[in-house]
Amino acid sequence: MDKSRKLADIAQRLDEAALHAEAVEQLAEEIDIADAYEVQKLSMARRYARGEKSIGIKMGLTSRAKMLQVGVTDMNWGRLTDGMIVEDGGELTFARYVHPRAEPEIAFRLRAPLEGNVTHLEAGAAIEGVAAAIEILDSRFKNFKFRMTDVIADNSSSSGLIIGPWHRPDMDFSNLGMSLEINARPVQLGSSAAILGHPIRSLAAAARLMALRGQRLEAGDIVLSGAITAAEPLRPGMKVRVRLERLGNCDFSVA
Ligand code: OOG
Ligand code: MG
Repeated sequence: MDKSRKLADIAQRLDEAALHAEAVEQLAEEIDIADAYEVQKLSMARRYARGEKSIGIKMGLTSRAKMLQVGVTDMNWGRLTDGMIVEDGGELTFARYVHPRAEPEIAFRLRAPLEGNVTHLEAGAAIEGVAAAIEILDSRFKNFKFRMTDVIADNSSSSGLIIGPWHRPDMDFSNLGMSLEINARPVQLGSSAAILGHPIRSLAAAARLMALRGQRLEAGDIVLSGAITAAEPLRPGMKVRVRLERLGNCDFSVA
């Protein structure tokens, strides 16, 4: 089988796994990082063709806690669409996922494009809004097990996001206290400093890593920073809330 056919095949397999909430085996194919991003692009193109719109990207593996949880130690990124948005205070339908997890993040909204090697000052200047956020992960691989190339091909496990009220970025968000609560009980505590020492580094890394694949961030794009702590598995009936110092709360429940 030629390579482009092989990558399109994997993309279809992963897209259908997400669409039908049915886990698949880890990739048996040996592919490199560039191929894995190509699979991600092809698989997400299938979603755009069904009417979903791009809203930005999510960063993955930007904290030590996350690297330890999934055993992958290099940053990666995935694409976010409007179909992934769960309203703040809203409900997530458990049956639409394989084995969903929730994790605490920070969201940025951009006022200007950001491309390539940017300084932290340039990254900061491109931010229009900052907010507390929750990412919903749902690996399409059985047992949530993957290698770096698998998870990139699988859109970095991305499957949902909840964003709290937007704030102007005129504050120091380098070390904000955070708690993740399930049914009003704190289950994870941390600080925004867990994200590469300062969440802005994640935004700069996003621009840099995307440029390697010929992509850039656009004005209006949302960027998820990567999680502050490990993710928590979801069960029906749970109410999940993230509280971030100065940025406030966001929450959802699992139906
Ligand atoms: C991979 C995605 C990692 C993060 O915030 O670090 C990620 C996974 O854990 O399934 O989204
Ligand atoms: Mg995440």
